[in-house]
Amino acid sequence: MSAPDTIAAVATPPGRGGVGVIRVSGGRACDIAKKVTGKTIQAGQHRFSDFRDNENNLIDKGLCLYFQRPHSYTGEDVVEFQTHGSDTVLQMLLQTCIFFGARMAKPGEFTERAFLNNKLDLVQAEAVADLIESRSQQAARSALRSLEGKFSEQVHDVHDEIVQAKSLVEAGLDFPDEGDIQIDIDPVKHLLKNASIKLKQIVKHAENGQVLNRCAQIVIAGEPNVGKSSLLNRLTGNDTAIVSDVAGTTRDTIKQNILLEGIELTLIDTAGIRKTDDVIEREGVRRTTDILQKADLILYVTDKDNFVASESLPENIKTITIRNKIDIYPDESAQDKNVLHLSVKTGEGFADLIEQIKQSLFIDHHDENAVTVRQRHIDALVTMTAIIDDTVISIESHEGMELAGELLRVALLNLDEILGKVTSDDILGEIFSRFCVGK
Ligand SMILES: Nc1nc2c(ncn2[C@@H]2O[C@H](COP(=O)(O)OP(=O)(O)OP(=O)(O)O)[C@@H](O)[C@H]2O)c(=O)[nH]1
Ligand SMILES: [Mg+2]
Repeated sequence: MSAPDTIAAVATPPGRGGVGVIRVSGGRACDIAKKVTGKTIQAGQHRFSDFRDNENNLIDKGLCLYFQRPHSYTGEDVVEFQTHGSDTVLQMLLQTCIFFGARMAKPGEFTERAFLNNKLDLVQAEAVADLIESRSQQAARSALRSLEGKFSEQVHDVHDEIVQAKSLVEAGLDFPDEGDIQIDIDPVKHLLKNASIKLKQIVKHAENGQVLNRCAQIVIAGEPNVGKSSLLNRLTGNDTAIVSDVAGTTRDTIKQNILLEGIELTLIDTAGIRKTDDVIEREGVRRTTDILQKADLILYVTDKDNFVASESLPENIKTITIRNKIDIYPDESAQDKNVLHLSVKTGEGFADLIEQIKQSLFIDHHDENAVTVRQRHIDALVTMTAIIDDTVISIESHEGMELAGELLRVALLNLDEILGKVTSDDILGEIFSRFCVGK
């Protein structure tokens, strides 16, 4: 196989800043550094130097760092140029690196090389993207746990147990003619039951991590004039939406992100649901109906006049029903435990609302083991758990050692796929194309 070519990209975000970084990776990185700086640079060294183009014009002065393979992010020789954070300077320097033999890196190509050089497994590589994109501290921590290999470690651990169980099963199958050789099924069962428990725990931590990263959508819906926009404004702490006593004030969906206990959520205010001849309002109601289907949580707002007529809500989505305006409509009716009584105006009942939102959305928002993984990982783990449980049943029924062996083989394939040991080029391409250039 021919050695991969040398790639280069601006590693810092576009725009002006204190520092800009060009990253170069591959066999020619050192040579390019020498041509740009006019100096030889040693491994692990950083040198302050002139950066010059191929016609010897000064582009900028800055630091040049050299990470010798395999002790670099990609596992190849990597050189980084730190310049002043100007797009123009960075583009001139990048063009120079290309002139001296690099080519433009594709999105995620540095991380892809790190993966191909076994610096990271696939879960860790994807965690890099999640860490870059994380918009809350908890999401960043969860991505970092994956990047540090916590999820991969747990998957490896289960992998080892299944390998052991499989070899015990296969040892029995190797002596089919010796009828008196019995497989001791207890250790196999023990290993598999353990694996199943661990898998369920991994799925739980992964689901918790997902909540942190997904930016759950909370849709505020209800009939006109019940106080939906007022509720949005109170939750966001500013006057995002127009509030008035005219029914049908909000005609569009209004989105705003908030941080709740360090977790980012999207709040969406909607047009009040009612039958109307107004074309614009009707479009608003149609949008409300659409967005309700995609909600992670619905805050269904009512007041005394519009008390719980929720037939237009999707049934399968968690909903908190709120009876607003208790400051003017004191609660003369018996308190319905399923309805949260609130006054957006006075703030009464807000602490309860926040608590209910947290409970409804965050499976366990203090999970110190939450890890960030993709839905396909969770799906694969859930499938695996079912396979392992089926294997235990087939072993207990004493009928299917061959079947058990086959099931375990499939389970291991699933695990390998999660860790990226067997992954098609298409999937890899898809994964890394979602990264930014320079990472
Ligand atoms: N007294 C009282 N008035 C409230 C409360 N919440 C909202 N209001 C008033 O109710 C009226 C309607 O409020 P909005 O927030 O515009 O209601 P909405 O549900 O967004 O209405 P549409 O956009 O028309 O669907 C406004 O006059 C608010 O000031 C509350 O808790 N108490
Ligand atoms: Mg409104």
